[in-house]
Amino acid sequence: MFKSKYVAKVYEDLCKKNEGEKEFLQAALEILESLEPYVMKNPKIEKEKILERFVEPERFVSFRVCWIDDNHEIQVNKGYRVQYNSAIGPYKGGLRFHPSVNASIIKFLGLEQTLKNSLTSLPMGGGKGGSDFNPKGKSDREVMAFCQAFMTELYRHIGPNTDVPAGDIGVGGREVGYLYGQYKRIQNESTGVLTGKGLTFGGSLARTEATGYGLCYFTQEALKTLKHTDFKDKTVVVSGSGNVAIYAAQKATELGAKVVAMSDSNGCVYDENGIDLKLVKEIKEVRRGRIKEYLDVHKDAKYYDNSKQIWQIKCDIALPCATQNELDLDDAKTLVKNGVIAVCEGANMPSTLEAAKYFIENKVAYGPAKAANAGGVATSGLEMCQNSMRYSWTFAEVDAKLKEIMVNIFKNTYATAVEFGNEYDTLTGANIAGFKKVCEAMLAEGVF
Ligand code: NDP
Ligand code: 2IT
Repeated sequence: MFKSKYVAKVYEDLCKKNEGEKEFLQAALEILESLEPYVMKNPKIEKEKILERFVEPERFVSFRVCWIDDNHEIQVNKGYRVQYNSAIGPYKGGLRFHPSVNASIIKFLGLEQTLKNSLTSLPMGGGKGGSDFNPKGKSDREVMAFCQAFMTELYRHIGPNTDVPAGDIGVGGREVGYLYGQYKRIQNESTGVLTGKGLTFGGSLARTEATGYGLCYFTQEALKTLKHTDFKDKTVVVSGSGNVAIYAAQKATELGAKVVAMSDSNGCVYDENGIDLKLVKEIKEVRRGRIKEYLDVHKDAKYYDNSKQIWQIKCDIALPCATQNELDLDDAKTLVKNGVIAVCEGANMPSTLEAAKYFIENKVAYGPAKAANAGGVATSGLEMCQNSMRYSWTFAEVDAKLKEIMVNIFKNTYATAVEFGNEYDTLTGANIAGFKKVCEAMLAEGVF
């Protein structure tokens, strides 16, 4: 599987040290495989043990979070923060609240984030955190109690120049507000330590929309370069119906496409007339309900009791925006058989490695997560910038910067893919382009 003995050994040692951490080892394998040609050209990487240092997080904290639910019962959850790599800037990355969260998931996300943040061209290192707390079905008071308890430990590890968390699955505006409030109370300072804040207390316009919009700006550029076309009149499926999915569907629609399907962890909805996004927003953002409720209004739409069914729907463009490993090799084969021309990832590692390779082999315009969904963290970087300046840009200003960043990420990824021999291999392109900067900074900063 590896051509370089050095890279093979790094991966083998990593497997031994992190036994059973499936998602982490999957992300590491994908990255190490695609870095190989670059590593073989640059002997300094082996000599200075850069890969060994790069795959090992600088710091990993795991902590207890105790809080009291509405029945006056004490609840105990696990909390995590990985501070993966600070070579190019303060640790930066989201917090995920989901029952599936464990060390493997946090580490895979942190490793991905390090390369993603490098690709944005902004000075941000990689970090990630979260908890196995499940916000679903909890009252606002319970969510607040949990967030306050979580921050009561996390605050000592973060800071505006140290580590800047944000949202991810299960952490949106409500949670960021509670987390920020607690940080401010403890530290007695109004530094913008989290991003994705509300607009009345330092949040950036367009941060809510940024990941989904950015994904479409990236996809648009990929369609133009690799397929000489655009979103106009294309049929699109978007998995998930959370923050990333909703704004991806919105921008794709604005750019002239018809979004025909969306999903959640219970199932998916197919509406051949085009998804009624206003209704999806009402169900998901206001009611915090299930995608199935879509059929209460649109009785002619179809509901499938299985979220994976979404990949069976014929489409030109697929935007996986739910979660890791939601799209496997069989799904990739179905999409290709049905004529898909672009698959760009809003979620983190939604395609298995086999699925991603299948897209590349079949000349699909494939947008790997760390490049295609970097618009969220890039706009978080713009929020940090506005907070430092004590200033705020208009929606149009932030959106224009976001677009420029996404176009440049595509160009950088594509140019690197071409340099390493295959214009469709954006996986290699994104990994090498992101790694180059981190690697140079690590070499320059000396051993630590
Ligand atoms: P949300 O919590 O807003 O939404 C998550 C969505 O994915 C929900 O519709 C959820 O359904 C669905 N989902 C979760 N798990 C599964 C599953 N196992 N099968 C099917 N659907 C599932 O999160 P976001 O939209 O913020 O995040 C979505 C993805 O995008 C994640 O991979 C995240 O890491 C990534 N991302 C997010 C960024 C951001 O700025 N928010 C930036 C870059 C990437 P249900 O309600 O049923 O759980
Ligand atoms: O995966 C991601 O890039 C995010 N969840 C956003 C991170 C951030 O710091 O805005």
